[in-house]
Amino acid sequence: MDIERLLIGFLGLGCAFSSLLYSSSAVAEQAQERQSVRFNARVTQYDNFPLNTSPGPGNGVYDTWYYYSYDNKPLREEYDFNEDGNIDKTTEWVNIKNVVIDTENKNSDQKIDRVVFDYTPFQEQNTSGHKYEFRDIDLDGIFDEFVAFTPAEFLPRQVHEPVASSVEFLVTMLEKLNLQDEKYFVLERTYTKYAELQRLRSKEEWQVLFQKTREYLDLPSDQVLPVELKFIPEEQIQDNIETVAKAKNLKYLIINPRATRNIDDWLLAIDHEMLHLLQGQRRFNELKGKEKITWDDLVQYHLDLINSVNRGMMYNLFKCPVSSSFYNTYITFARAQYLFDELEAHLYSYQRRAFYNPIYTRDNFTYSNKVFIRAFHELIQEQGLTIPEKYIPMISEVKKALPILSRLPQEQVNAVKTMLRKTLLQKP
Ligand SMILES: [Ca+2]
Ligand SMILES: [Ca+2]
Ligand SMILES: [Ca+2]
Ligand SMILES: [Zn+2]
Repeated sequence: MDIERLLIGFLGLGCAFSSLLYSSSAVAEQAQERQSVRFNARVTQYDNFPLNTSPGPGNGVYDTWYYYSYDNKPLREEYDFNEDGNIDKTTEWVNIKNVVIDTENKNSDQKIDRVVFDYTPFQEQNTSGHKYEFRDIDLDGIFDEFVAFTPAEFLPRQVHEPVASSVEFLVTMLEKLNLQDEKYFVLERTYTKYAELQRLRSKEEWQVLFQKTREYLDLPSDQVLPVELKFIPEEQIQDNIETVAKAKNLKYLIINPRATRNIDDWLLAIDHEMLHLLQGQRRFNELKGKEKITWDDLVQYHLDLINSVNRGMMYNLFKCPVSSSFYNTYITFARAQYLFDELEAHLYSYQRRAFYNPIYTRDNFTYSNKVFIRAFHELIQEQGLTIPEKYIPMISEVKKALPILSRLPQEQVNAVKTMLRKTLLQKP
């Protein structure tokens, strides 16, 4: 074990502790929550470096970022030790593939020179586990050394491969190095949760499938964001053959049991629609301020309106926790930000495909999704909408993808735009 890892282990403890104390003013300067570019995560940034400063580590520049799911499970750590803006070390929990992937860049050239695939944290009984490490010793962008750590032995090999960090790369390398048992181990770990979801899907065990899907995609559980699963009414199925799922009224996820049997499409649809529900809750938290209301209060108020439930004048005057002005502000914001919400959902649900697909897809975007992203982006520009602050990171990611998106045929983009304009006009 090298010193650096040990050090990071210590820092990790320190960070977890200070994140508990985050709201107290003593550590507020060192840790700060900021908007995450990962929609399913919260991120807290820390000032941990340089180490030997007084009164305590840090120089006022953030250098460490911890991402947590809304259920407080760790998702990712990023470190910029020398504060040059390039991340020097990352740790990512890829829950659906049962692996933690560490990357390290020792010379700040934006190229990874050490990758570790660690299966230990996900092994149920066994404490001694499987780990695979690639090293680029001379930092030329080519891996030179490989070591497989297995419960029984330690298998060092010389390699000569361009740097990569995907599970697909690991599988290819184990095959090339003729480490068949290790390859099967990795494949088994990669596919096991995916296969479980596939099995639940074919058995039509929708509730369990949905719960497991949320868990494996690191989406919030019912404790954080209550979601009720409903089936699309039989008479509407014909008009919605392609629809897998649809978020509705801040609380429901309507699913179409006749839609695809492909678990990939299921994951994509759930990820996308859950993001819409998360956007609703995120908006509530932004607008809430000092109001003493909860997310459940707002959802109830909304559902009462939709279902014309009247709880009586006394309730409305004295007991209803939600004021109509708060509700109206909420709805106004939701409508005004509709295009941004949709663009964000398309961008992130597709960007995440590489994360949950068992085999890494080089081109994360599907064709129709590229068309949608460009159509939404063009509509936002044509309408001259001011970009709300929280969407700025998302828009800049869309801009990065524009070279790929610009190759699409304009007629198709225009067709989608025409359709979207109609939808927008329909909104009351
Ligand atoms: Ca610092
Ligand atoms: Ca750096
Ligand atoms: Ca090398
Ligand atoms: Zn959507």
